[in-house]
Amino acid sequence: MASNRRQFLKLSALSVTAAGLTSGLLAQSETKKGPIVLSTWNFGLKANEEAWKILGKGGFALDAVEAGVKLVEADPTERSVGYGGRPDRDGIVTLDACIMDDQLHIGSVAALENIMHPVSVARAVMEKSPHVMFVGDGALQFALSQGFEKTNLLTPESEAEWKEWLKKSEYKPKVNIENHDTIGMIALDAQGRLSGACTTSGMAFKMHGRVGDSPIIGAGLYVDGEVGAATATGHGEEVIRIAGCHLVVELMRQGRTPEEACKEAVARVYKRQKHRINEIQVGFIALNTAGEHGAFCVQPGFSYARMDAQSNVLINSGSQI
Ligand code: SD4
Repeated sequence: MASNRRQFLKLSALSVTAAGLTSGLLAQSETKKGPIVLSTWNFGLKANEEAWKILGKGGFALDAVEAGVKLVEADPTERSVGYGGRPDRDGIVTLDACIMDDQLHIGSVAALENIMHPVSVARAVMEKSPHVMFVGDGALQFALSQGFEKTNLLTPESEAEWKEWLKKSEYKPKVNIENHDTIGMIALDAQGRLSGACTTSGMAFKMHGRVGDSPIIGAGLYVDGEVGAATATGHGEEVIRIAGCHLVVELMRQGRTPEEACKEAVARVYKRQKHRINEIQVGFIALNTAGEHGAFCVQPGFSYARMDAQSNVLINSGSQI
C-alpha cells in the first residue's frame, strides 16, 4: 500500500498539471544562460515576478534576489517567513536570513526580532559593516543603527496557532507542501553574475535562540561566481550537518549537473537519517553559470519556481523516497 502511494507520488511528480507544474526531466534538458531566477516552493512564483522587474531590465542579480524575497517577508499570509511567521515556543518571532553575491561578499543575521526585512539587514551587514554575521540583540541594534524600524511581527493568526500548540507542546516540525517554508532564491543576471538570498522565520515553535541553516553561508545558501549557486529548505539541522549548499556547489564544480549535485547532497542526509526518514524533509535547488538548473529533495512534495524570459513555472523536484 505504502509503496503504491510512493509510486503514485513519483509518477505524479513527473506529470504536467493544470496548475502549471512541469517535470524535473524538462528542467534538466533546458540549457540557457541568464537572466534566470529560481526560488523555493510555490510562493517562489510571485517572488520571481518581483525579482524579474530587476533582472528583466538587465539589473544586478543581487538586487533582484533581495527584492524578490522581500515580497514574501512582508506578506503576513506566508506563515514561515518574515512578518506573520510562526513564533518560537515562547511566542517570539525570530528571523534568520542571508545574502551572497558572486564575489564571495556575504551578510547574515540570525535570531533577529521585530524587523520586517531581515534580508535587507543582511545586505547592510555585508555592505556597511566589517563583519559577516550578527545575531539576536546585536543584530537588532545594528539594524536600528542602519535606520530599520521596529515592527511587531506576531500576527493574530500566528499567535492563535502558537496558543493552540502550547496545549500539547509537542515539537514535531512538519516541513513540506502543507506549510512551505523558507524562501531561498538564486539568480543569474544578463551579465552572467550570480547571487542568492535566503530568509525564514525558521521552524515553528523551535526553542528560543535556535538557529537553522538559512542564515548560515554554506548551509542554507552558497554562491560561487565561477561555478553556480544553491539554496536549501527543510530541516535546518540536517542541512547544517552536511554543509549542504557548499556541498552542492562543490559537486557542480566537479562536473555534476545541478540536479545530480542536489541528489548527491540529499543522499548524504538520507544515509544518516534513513531509520526516521519519514520525519525529515530537505530540498536543494541549484543553478550553474550556464543557466542550467535542478533540484532534489527527501520527500515528495517539494517544488521550485523557475522564471526566465519565456515563462515562470513551478517545477516538481525529484525525491529520494
Ligand atoms: C530552518 N530551513 O530554519 C529552515 C526552515 C525551513 O522548510 O526551510 N523549513 O531550519
